[in-house]
Amino acid sequence: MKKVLITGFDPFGGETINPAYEAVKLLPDEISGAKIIKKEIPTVFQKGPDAVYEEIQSSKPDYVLCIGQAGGRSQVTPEWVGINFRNARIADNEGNQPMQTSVVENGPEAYFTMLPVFRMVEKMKENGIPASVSYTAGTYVCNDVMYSVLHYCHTEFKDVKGGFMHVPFATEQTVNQPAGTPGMNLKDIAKAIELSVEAMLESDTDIKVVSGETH
Ligand code: PCA
Repeated sequence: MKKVLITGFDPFGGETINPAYEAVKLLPDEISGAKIIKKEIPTVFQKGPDAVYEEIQSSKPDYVLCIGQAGGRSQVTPEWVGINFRNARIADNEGNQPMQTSVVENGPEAYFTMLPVFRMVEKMKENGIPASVSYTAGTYVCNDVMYSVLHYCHTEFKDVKGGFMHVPFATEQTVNQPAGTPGMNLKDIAKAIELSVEAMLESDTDIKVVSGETH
């Protein structure tokens, strides 16, 4: 039986929930015949990646999909690239606020996702979930986790395929935000994750679709 590790962050930046882990909690324990391992990780530089590392070591998954909140985005966005750069506009949950430093000293400048992100996006869209591939996971703890997990998968856990996906605010988080702030129902976010896992279990080979950005 294949195993998929799915992580979600704890709340940060003054929020009381993080839609990432809230949605992960709603997932079934099995998707397309694969066992789903759910794990909450801290929104803390280095400790977030360390928590994923330890879970990969103990549960030996075939795939790792880390989920994070991207407040302000209106779509579910699998990430294309993790960069070797930390730059925090706000402190993390333990008060760390790195300015323009590396994730991994002397590591490669970037890693691309190992997941079929275009296949994942198409599957979500076919099922009514707004989704697109994103070409930046930012410079905060989510990028820290994405870059680090891909680094582990390329260096130590070579049989594991890793990737990252950002999700919008849960609808209830937008109640006191300025009008027009996008939100998504937690059930839809969970469905989006489930569809993404189905898509990546269908094939490791990605599909070619007309997409990309003009900016
Ligand atoms: N989102 C933040 C960190 C934790 C989370 O859920 C980010 O995008 O970096």
